[in-house]
Amino acid sequence: MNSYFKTTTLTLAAAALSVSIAAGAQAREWRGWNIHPPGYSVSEGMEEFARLINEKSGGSLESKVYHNAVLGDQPDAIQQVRLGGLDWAVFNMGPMGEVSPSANIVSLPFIFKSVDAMHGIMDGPVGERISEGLVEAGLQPLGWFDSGARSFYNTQKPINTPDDVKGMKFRVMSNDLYVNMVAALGGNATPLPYGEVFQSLKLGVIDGAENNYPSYDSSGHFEAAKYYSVTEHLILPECLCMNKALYDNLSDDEKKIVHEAAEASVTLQRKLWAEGDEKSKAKVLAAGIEINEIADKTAFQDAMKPVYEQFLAANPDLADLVQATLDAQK
Ligand code: GTR
Repeated sequence: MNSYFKTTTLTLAAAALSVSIAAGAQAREWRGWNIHPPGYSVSEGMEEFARLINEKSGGSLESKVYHNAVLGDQPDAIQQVRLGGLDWAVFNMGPMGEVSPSANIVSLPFIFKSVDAMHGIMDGPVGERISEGLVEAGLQPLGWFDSGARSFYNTQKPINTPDDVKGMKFRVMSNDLYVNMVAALGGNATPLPYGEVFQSLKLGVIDGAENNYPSYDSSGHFEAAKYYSVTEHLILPECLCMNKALYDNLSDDEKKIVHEAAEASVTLQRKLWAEGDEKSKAKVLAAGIEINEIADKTAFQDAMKPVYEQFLAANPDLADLVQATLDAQK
């Protein structure tokens, strides 16, 4: 080998090494937290986000989804994404109320008349204020996933009126508003991690919980609690979001990639959500679940008055936002 060739080869090898080190250093894996199992609409949406980030950046950004809450329970994961211990996630807006008071607007029972109304509100000025609150809490929202409407289910009997809830013990997500909500119906609420609900139902530690059809199905809760009563008391969006500092440090091109990936993943998730909602309902019905519709929910809605009053007394600065949410649906 002549010396020119040798030097050139060495130089090229060194250059290749430094490029790969640079690329390696840049492409720190972004860890995405997910509570759901693979195949769930949220999981598929997140996989799409990660795939597009990796593909569109040509590998200079790298992202991976960790399913089944293996990186921790939801309230902890929210803190982790705020602090940067985790990079991104899809969070239900329920437990987000604990880190950002304005996020709690969506957790006021029956505040949205329908999923469409919720979308309209989240895409408008109220959604903008909620996003700003999340940004202040260290979370950069990138899009809103669907999670339909939540209803109560239990191990004992159909719930038709608030009276039926009296004395029953329900698991709720981590948020005082939900404890107040169940108390206003005469029941007891206990916040528990999602992963502990099945066992708690089986052991009789709780009588019931509340969720949408796809989660009732995929968590197996339907096997433990066969009475599903369509109260639809909460219509909660879910937030595809990332650590704010991580987002702020991205270049404009990288931010563009992130937003395009988020948009595509939201479109996919909402489509899969609609399909999955139907499929899960059919599946639990076929499994022998008893579903009771509640034609007139007025008694449940009226019972929520003290929940609203308590919330507004504690958050007077959010009164205009609550009013704007209600007015926008008149
Ligand atoms: C699901 C939601 C999860 C989690 C869960 C729960 O519908 O998608 O993020 O919040 O409910 O009840 O804890």
